[in-house]
Amino acid sequence: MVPIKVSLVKNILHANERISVQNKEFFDEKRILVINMMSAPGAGKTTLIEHTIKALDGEVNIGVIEGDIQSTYDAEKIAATGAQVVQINTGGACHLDGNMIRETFSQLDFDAMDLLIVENVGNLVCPAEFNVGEDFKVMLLSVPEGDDKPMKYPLMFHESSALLINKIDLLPYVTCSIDKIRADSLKINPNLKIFEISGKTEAGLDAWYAWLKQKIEDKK
Ligand SMILES: Nc1nc2c(ncn2[C@@H]2O[C@H](COP(=O)(O)OP(=O)(O)O)[C@@H](O)[C@H]2O)c(=O)[nH]1
Ligand SMILES: [Mg+2]
Ligand SMILES: [Zn+2]
Repeated sequence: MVPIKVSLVKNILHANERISVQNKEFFDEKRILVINMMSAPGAGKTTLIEHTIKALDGEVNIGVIEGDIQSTYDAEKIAATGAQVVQINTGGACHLDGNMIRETFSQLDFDAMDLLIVENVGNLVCPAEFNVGEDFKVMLLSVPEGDDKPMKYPLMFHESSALLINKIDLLPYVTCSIDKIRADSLKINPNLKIFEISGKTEAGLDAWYAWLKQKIEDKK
């Protein structure tokens, strides 16, 4: 007898894709640029989002969806900036999916929104496999994580449109070659836009803001 093979992972991805396409249509209709921000835990996503909200205040209306396995710490930090925010607790799941994003539709006011930033669960692996309805995936890699990460976790580098190399203020204290990160990332994804930034000193952030503003403009 020929065994029947059930491809569970494939089915899950297909189901997610259907919902994510619907989410994308919803955001396109409202002309909201959606960024899916991914990284390992602690690379600096929330800090970067806080800076971005403050820097673009008065120019760009930003909403945030915070994804975490548990807790509302990040959402509280974002709420303190005055931006609209919803916390998704995945209750164990290590990535966000399209359905979770759809659940927030009744809780956010999208009418005045120009940019929606989705902070994914901290994880360098499966968030890259699940679209949520975004225009772009962007990822952070902080220099203490080491310069071998592009070759160890290539999918996220492959799927991202922009790579923010964060915590460059720590370069004097860690063994990490920015040149190697750049070279290996571009081997995986020649179109990757790379920024070198620090969420502590705010070095390099102007280039990130300019990139983001251009993408928002393009979506209008
Ligand atoms: N030295 C340094 N620390 C940073 C930088 N960006 C963020 N951090 C710190 O790194 C920790 C994790 O940052 P967070 O934004 O919460 O990371 P997330 O888990 O990716 O959201 C916090 O203690 C931040 O203050 C940076 O550029 N340089
Ligand atoms: Mg965070
Ligand atoms: Zn996962």
